[in-house]
Amino acid sequence: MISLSSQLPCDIKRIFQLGPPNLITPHPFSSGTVPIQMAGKVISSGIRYNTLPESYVRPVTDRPNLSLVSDCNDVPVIDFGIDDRRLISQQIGDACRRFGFFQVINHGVPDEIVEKMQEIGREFFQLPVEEKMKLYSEDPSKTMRLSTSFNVQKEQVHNWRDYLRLHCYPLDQYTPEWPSNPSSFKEYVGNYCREVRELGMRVLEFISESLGLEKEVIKNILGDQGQHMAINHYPVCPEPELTYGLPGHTDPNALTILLQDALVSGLQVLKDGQWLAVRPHPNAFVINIGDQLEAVSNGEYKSVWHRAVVNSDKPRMSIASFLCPCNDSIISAPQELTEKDGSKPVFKKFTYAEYYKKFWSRNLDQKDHCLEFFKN
Ligand SMILES: O=C(O)CCC(=O)C(=O)O
Repeated sequence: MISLSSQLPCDIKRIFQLGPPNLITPHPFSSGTVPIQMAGKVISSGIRYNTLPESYVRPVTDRPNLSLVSDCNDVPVIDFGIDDRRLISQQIGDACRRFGFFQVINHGVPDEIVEKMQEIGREFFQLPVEEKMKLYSEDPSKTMRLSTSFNVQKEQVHNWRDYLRLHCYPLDQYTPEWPSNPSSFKEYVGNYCREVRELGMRVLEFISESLGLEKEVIKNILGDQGQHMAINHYPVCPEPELTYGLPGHTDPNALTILLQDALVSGLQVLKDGQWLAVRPHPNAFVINIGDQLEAVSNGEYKSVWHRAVVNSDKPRMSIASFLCPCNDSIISAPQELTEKDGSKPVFKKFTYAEYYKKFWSRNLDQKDHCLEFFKN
């Protein structure tokens, strides 16, 4: 039974107090026995909202303006199946300069592994809320946690997202702490992580070559890279115009490999001051440049601003894999780039650990960019 308490989070109070009785209905996936204080922490909780709780409502000046967003029709789609390294790295270079992201097809990750990853991600979010809440934490330093929004301890307005965040490298170290429900979780997610890491390493080699460097140079700067994953679940939202799944941000890591929901759109990127929708492309991954590659490329490649919007029809899932420099690797652009055409180092040298700490001490939607703190 859902038990009401005087300690209810305020948005839940609001709908109980102000709404007609049918504003909340038990969700089919909920067994209905979790205390509402806990259930109310996540939005995949079994509570159905007919209006958007106040703590998710963005100020009028900071809303997605969905009617003004057009489709990005010229997203670069790069075919990794062709036998021409020079062409691939040239296309990647163009995409990184013009967009900061691209999609890859014929990427070598077997379809079956991708499908099983998606299936298990969905199954996880369909578990009863009390099962999921065993993994809940608001502490960003935890290496495995279910959480919600972005940084609930810091932010003023929440985001319409729950997520399961996992550290994935080395696999032997982290899989023991991963969920064992659903029972195939560790196997399916482990297989996916291995394949995606391999793809990420190939992409980094191409990026290195696209900057005129030897293929190993960027990987060597980033060191023995960590790998994290966010399985993002965006439930149906009662008022998608008023909030975000994730507000505009850049990724703090080096490279992100995003598996979009094949059927439900939601990813948007900022290009020339305009938000553009990136529709899912069959069997493709979206690859985006993160803050560390912007620094390593001496600012030549931009870490792309992107956001996730939500909708009132269907839940959406996206699976982001993040390649992150080794904590103590020194992030700095190689001389070939800092001295190219009389340029100078744009950024100070810093360790990834310093950067990551700064990133998580802030809100995701703070207007001054985290990289600004590391500029010369
Ligand atoms: O859901 C998406 O499409 C974007 C996810 C994302 O930006 C993230 O996890 O950082």
